[in-house]
Amino acid sequence: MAELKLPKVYPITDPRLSGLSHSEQIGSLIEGGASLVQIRDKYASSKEFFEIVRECVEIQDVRLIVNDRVDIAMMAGADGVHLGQDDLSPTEARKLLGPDAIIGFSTHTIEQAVAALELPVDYIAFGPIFPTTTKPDHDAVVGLGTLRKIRGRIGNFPLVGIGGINLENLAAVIDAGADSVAMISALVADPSTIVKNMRKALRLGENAQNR
Ligand code: TZP
Ligand code: MG
Repeated sequence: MAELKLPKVYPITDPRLSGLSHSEQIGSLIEGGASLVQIRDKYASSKEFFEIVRECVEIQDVRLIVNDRVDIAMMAGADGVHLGQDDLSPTEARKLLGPDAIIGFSTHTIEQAVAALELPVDYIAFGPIFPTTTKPDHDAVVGLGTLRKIRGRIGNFPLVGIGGINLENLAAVIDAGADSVAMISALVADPSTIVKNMRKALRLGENAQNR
């Protein structure tokens, strides 16, 4: 497990929000400078999601992380998987995916974030930092103060902020200690501005003061 260097912006696809297919969103995100994208679909059947991921792994010049589904990531040959607290555990996922896969893990409390350091994960995501309507069943909003505390507890471990992050607040999330900001609605909700928003987010992220 080599140390993962995260890009400042970590876009996640959402076909319902954007009205575009996953591959169309990924194409625009890459045009805007994305080098790592998570493919997330809470509505597709297993069969559909597998076909979608299989199509998207053919896209060049981007690392593709599959939300939730270790089986689909493995079968489709994706670069990694992003797991929630109730998904297959990172330990089991690592056994299946091997040492080179990227495994990300969602955390929602300081305790979960610190405990994740003992797991075979490449990065942790922490959130929701701000309120969001994109994930209706999300955990309690954690805020920038808790993010900053987590950074104080985890050394240089790769940390992604998620939830309600937009072009106005992303620099503050990086200032508070995130290496990267995961964004859905602020990047892909309007299909006509994905490229422009991705470019702008990366510029803001790269200029932000990291700790
Ligand atoms: N996990 C915690 S908040 C969230 C997920 C998947 C949704 C983030 O979406 P948005 O639109 O960037 O707030
Ligand atoms: Mg999940």
